[in-house]
Amino acid sequence: MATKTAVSLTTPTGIAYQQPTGLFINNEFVGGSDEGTIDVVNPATEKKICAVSEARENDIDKAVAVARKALNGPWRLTTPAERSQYIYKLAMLMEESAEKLAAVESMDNGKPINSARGDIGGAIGCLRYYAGWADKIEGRVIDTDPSKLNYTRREPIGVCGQIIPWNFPLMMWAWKVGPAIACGNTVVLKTAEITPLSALVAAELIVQAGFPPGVINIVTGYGNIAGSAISCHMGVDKVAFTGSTAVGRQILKDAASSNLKKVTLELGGKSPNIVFNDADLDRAASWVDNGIFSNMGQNCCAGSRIYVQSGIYDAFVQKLKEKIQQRAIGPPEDEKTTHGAQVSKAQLDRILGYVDSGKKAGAKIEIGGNRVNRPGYFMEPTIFSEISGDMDIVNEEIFGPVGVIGKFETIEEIIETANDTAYGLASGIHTENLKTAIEVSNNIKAGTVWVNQYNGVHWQLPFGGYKQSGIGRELGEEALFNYTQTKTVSVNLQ
Ligand code: TXE
Repeated sequence: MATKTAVSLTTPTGIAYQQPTGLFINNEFVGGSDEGTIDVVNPATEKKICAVSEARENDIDKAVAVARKALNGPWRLTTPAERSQYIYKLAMLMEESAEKLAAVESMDNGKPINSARGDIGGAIGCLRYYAGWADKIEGRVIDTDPSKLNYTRREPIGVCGQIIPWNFPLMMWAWKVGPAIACGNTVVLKTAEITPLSALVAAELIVQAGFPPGVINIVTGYGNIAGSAISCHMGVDKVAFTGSTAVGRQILKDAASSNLKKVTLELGGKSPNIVFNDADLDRAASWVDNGIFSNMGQNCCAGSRIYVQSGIYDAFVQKLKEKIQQRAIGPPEDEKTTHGAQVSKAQLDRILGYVDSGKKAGAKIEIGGNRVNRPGYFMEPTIFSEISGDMDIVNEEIFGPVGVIGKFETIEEIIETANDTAYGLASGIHTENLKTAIEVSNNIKAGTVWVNQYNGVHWQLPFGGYKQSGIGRELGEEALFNYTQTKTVSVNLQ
């Protein structure tokens, strides 16, 4: 009997739909070769939603083989303008299914339905942006002497393995697939094992958009099996990864010890969010609240280290607490909810472990600190004060709604404190003084600096990490350089 590759589900918002559950290989949903499955749980209810196929090494081999066949076959013959049209069509189909995709994302991940709608909009915008790039990828003519014609071609890298996390499942899907496909590569993308559902719904749209079989393959599976099979694969030319720094390190090793595939990494962070005496207190408190608690703190650029200049410290803490108290914790499907569930029990336990460690280290809980007393993996927005630089809660990525707040006096001091981290993904500065904003921006070692705002990620703007927060840049034109390689052709005209 063939493995079932779809189930009938109804989202908590009341949308009945067919959820694909198979591996999407060569434009078809198929069962895993070992018929293993992974249970998918709704983190807001702790109840099983369905089970999806588990990809093993064999399945990754199959997906890589069809991706290679497509690369050397129909996809190679596709014009840039046709590639652009496929991506536009995919974006249009996603837009038509946006409400369903948002509801599925919210059910699978635990995020409020309104945040999920924002994510789906972000995924669509990102795809449209890269659809626009597909026919604008150009080489150069370089004069060296009159008897030579030298030019560069920007060619696709080949079969791209892409491994994504669970915090923004469909948005990460679009960040990875969009630029890779625009540049003429083919893709084997692995979802996070705990949030596979929206990626599979979107996979159905790949067929409807008319992509040739094998161009985009979507697999669900565990990191140490399917993920590792991708990063170690001799037939994968490039791997793009978003996730923990520990796994990023492993992926670099896998690439080095297999075929030296190209690697881009988008990893963790412990980003500083700095408020100066002259900041607009109310607005700064809103951005700081958004910076750490958006997506329940499960955000690689979360502004998790909050530093406030001494002149406004007490007033700011008070204001921030008022903002936090306005957060509506509740069922993700409720339109009024602004704070949903953490993604899994494992993540909730990890967060509670950090809260415990903060208390033991002597930090003071200003607000929150507890699991919410209701079914589901809900955690109170939490702020620690009275911190010191040697505490784990100050140095390690908690990836939950737990921020630390400290006081500073001078610009020199805060630049040093802000940079006193192994990470360098993002940062925020709140001041009305342009000179302060520019001086601090220029001196912070981070891939993004937000001034008088936070979390302003946009598909047109390059995004990625300094130091141990990553290698390479996603989004914007820069992402295209991760998905093309330059060939120099030099013709002797004599
Ligand atoms: O991440 P993993 P986890 C950080 C965050 C979080 C911590 C742990 O601090 O608390 O990581 O989360 C796949 N070879 N971030 O355990 O394991 C895995 O299947 C290849 C930050 O969920 O890094 C999933 O698809 N792949 C982050 C993806 O890697 C492997 C987002 C991410 O999972 C693999 C998520 C392996 N050996 C977590 N092991 C961000 N930067 O946004 C796992 N994977």
